[in-house]
Formats: sequence, C-alpha cells, structure tokens
Amino acid sequence: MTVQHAPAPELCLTTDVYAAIQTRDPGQSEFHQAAHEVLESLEPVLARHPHYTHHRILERLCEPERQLVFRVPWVDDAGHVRVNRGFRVEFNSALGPYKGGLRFHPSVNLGIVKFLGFEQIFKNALTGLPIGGGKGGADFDPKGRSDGEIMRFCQSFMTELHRHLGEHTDVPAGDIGVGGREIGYLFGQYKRITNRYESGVLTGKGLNWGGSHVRTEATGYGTVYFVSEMLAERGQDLDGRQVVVSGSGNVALYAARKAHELGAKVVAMSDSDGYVVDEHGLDLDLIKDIKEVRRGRIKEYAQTMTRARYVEGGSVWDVPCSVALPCATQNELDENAARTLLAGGVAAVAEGANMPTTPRAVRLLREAGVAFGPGKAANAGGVATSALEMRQNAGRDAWSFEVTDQRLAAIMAGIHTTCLTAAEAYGAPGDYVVGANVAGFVKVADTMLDHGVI
Ligand code: NDP
Ligand code: 2IT
Repeated sequence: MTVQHAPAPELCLTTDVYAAIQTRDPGQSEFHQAAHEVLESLEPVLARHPHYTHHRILERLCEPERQLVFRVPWVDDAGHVRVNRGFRVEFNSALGPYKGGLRFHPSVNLGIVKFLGFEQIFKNALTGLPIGGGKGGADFDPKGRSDGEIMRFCQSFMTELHRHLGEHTDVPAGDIGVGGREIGYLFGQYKRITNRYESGVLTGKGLNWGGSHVRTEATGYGTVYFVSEMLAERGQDLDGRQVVVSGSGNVALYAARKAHELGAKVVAMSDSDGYVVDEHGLDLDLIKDIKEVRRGRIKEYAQTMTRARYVEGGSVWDVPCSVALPCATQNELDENAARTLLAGGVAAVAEGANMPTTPRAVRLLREAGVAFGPGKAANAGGVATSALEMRQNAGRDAWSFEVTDQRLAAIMAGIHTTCLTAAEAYGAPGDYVVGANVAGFVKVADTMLDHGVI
C-alpha cells in the first residue's frame, strides 16, 4: 500500500533534526554524539530518497518509542536501604522485539542509555536478524558489592522491569557490569514473578537453562572476525601483528583470546585504574583468572608476572601496535590517542565497545586510511548471538559450540559485505562508518514506511 502525503512543509535535513534533538534533550551529550554520527552519514541517502524526509523518518527514529525510568530500592549487607535509578529505553521495534543490554555503572543516566539504544537500532539491523533496538541499566555500582547485594539489587530491578518485558516484546542481555551472574538473578526473579519459564525473555543465560554456546565469547570473537575481514580486504591478516586491547571485561577478554588464536600478540590490556604491558604477549589465562574468576584488578597481573609492567592511570593507547581494539567504554580513544596510534603505525582499529572513539579521533583515523570498524558493525556479534540464542529458545533447541561459532563468523562476514556495498552505493567506497550507518538506516526506515505512521 502506498500512503499518499502532501510534501513536507519544509525539507527537514539532518542538521535541522540534529538541532531539534539538542533543543529537546539538552545535556544528553552522548546521545547527541551518537545521533550526529548517524545523521551526517545520511545526507546522500536523503537526497536520493526524499520520501524518508516526507514521512519524517529521522524525527521518528530519534524519538524512542518508550522510555522507562524507575526507582530501584534495595538493602545492603549492613541493613541500610539504598536507592538507585533504573532505565529501559525501548527505542525502535520496526524489525523485532526491543533488544539490547543492561548496563550497571555509576555513570549511567538517560542520555547514556539513549545513545546506547540508538546505536543498537542500526547494529541490530545490520545483523540481518529480527531484532529491534533498546537498552537499559542503572546507576548502580557493582564494584565491591557482595553476591547477596548483587542478587537483591537484580531482584528489585526486575520486580519493576518485568512488566515491560517478554520474549516478543523486549529482551535484555548484559553490558558493562552485567554478566552471567546478573542475568541469572534477573531471570530467576522474572520466572518467579510471572510464573512462566520464558527462556527467550533474556539472553546471555547459563548453558543449563537456555543459554547459547558462544554468547559469552561472541562480542569479542565477532570483533576480531570483523578485523580479519577488513584486513583480508587489503590482502592482509592478523598473523604476527601486535595488538592492544583496552578494558579487561567480557568483550576485551574474548577479543584478546581470538586475536591470539589467529596468530597475533596481545601486548597490553587495561581497566579503569591503569594498564599492563607484556612485550612477550600477555598470558590470557592469567588475565581471565584475575578478572573473570577473582573479579580482581588488572595490576594484579604485573604482581604475578614480573616481566610485565603496570602503568597506573595513563593511556593504553601509548603502547605501539598495529591493531587497536577499544573494548572498554565510550570516548576512551581520543584525538591524542589517535595521533599516537598513527605515529606507531596502526593499520586497523575496531570498536569492540560502543562509541569508544571520539568523533575527531574517528576522522583522523579514517583520513589516514586506517581500516576503521565502527561499533555498530564490529561489535554486532554479541547481539547477533543473542538473537541466535532466542532462535534456539523458540525452537527448544541447543546448537554445538562449533555450529554457533560458524554462524557468528558468517554473520560478521555478512555485515562486512553489507557495509562495503552500502558505502560503495553512496559514494564512500571502503568507508565502514558510512556503510554501517546507511545500511542499518535503510533497512529500518523502509520497514517503518511499510508499517505506516506509528
Ligand atoms: P564489562 O563490565 O565486562 O567490562 C568493562 C571493562 O571496561 C572493564 O575492564 C572496565 O574496567 C572497563 N571500563 C568500564 N567503564 C570504564 C570507564 N568509565 N573508564 C575506563 N574503563 C572502564 O563490560 P563489557 O565487556 O560487556 O562491555 C565493554 C564495552 O563493550 C561497552 O562499551 C559495552 O557497551 C560494549 N559491548 C558489550 C557487549 C556485550 O555483549 N557485553 C556487546 C557489544 C558491545 P573496570 O573494571 O575498572 O570498571
Ligand atoms: O551493546 C550490545 O550490543 C550489547 N550489550 C549486547 C546486547 C544483546 O542484547 O545481546
């Protein structure tokens, strides 16, 4: 069906939409940044397809379908009542149920959740799987909290959030500060309140109770599969390359692992306190034990491995490398870091984290001809494997590690091709930023047109 509309009263180009966002949501700087990056890629698309403008697709895309902000009261081990703020931004459900992680970190606010939810719309579209975009979390700091405190917090969080979730409605997963332990407590509470064993309501579950093989590894592995695709495009590979990974959480650990498996040497990793350098290549089992099992700090690596060096504070990007994988948090790789990386001869940068590279740093790297994989494409393996988990849950099925890993690798290769094809079609050959933004947008926008004005 074709809906006939009079031409829009004035042509709303991306700058007008951006100005409106700034006026309407002042102070949401991360959301502004994420929206700006997408909008500036879309000028040629809008010029070629004026119907997107007539139907106000940009304005609709930039306004979440629903935003939830709620109180999360809980009791700490000393018996004191604590109150945190919880969020869920259900951004866009054109392609499927809202899908995206939960972040527990003291920095979380509505602007951060909106930036993450906005990115998620396009990332999820790129996977080719039927998932819409959303994100959530709380300004809760899990650091130093006991298991009991984490459990009570998760239970209180889910007591409010459960009414908005469902396998066909909204399906959260993990993000910073939310891993397998937290997903377990959240799932337990959802099951208890609803009296439903609804496996598909959360992803990142344990293997005994509906989780998928490879979901734990998927974001990091997928990022490195994407790097391999970018390098292969240039007739190169990862073998023998020096790699630096920021962060030492879920994404960082498995990005480092896969880079190592493909013949690279991972020489530095970090956490929010500092970084470790090991010129012989980091012992990744030791890092995993410190961070994943002991929930310790990265400096403990240098205490055990005396050949390594720990640098308190500072920037992990000071360590020369040919492949840089920012896998910690937003805006952690700035202009200065980009200059240092370029001086050290960096060949590829892929964002395992969401928006870790500042706009100026992205520009410097792209202008210098570095293979730059934006998060929407490079870290899409996590949510893609979440969608594979949902598929297994829906079919009451469980695939092997090998089968799931092959599907992940195929999805990452598909995203790589999709980005290059879209970039070529819109006059920016080889530019993965333009390619990811345009390809993700067109799929969501065309679907929104099909669904009418909602
Ligand atoms: P984790 O909580 O497992 O690890 C986060 C890591 O980043 C830790 O090493 C942490 O250090 C560091 N970090 C977090 N915040 C800051 C900060 N403000 N400054 C410096 N370092 C910081 O999270 P994930 O590995 O899951 O997530 C990392 C990134 O990847 C995030 O951007 C997330 O949105 C993104 N992502 C995650 C996916 C997933 O499946 N988990 C999927 C796609 C993207 P410390 O311990 O000191 O806080
Ligand atoms: O940023 C992300 O893509 C995630 N945190 C994973 C989301 C998911 O639903 O698996």
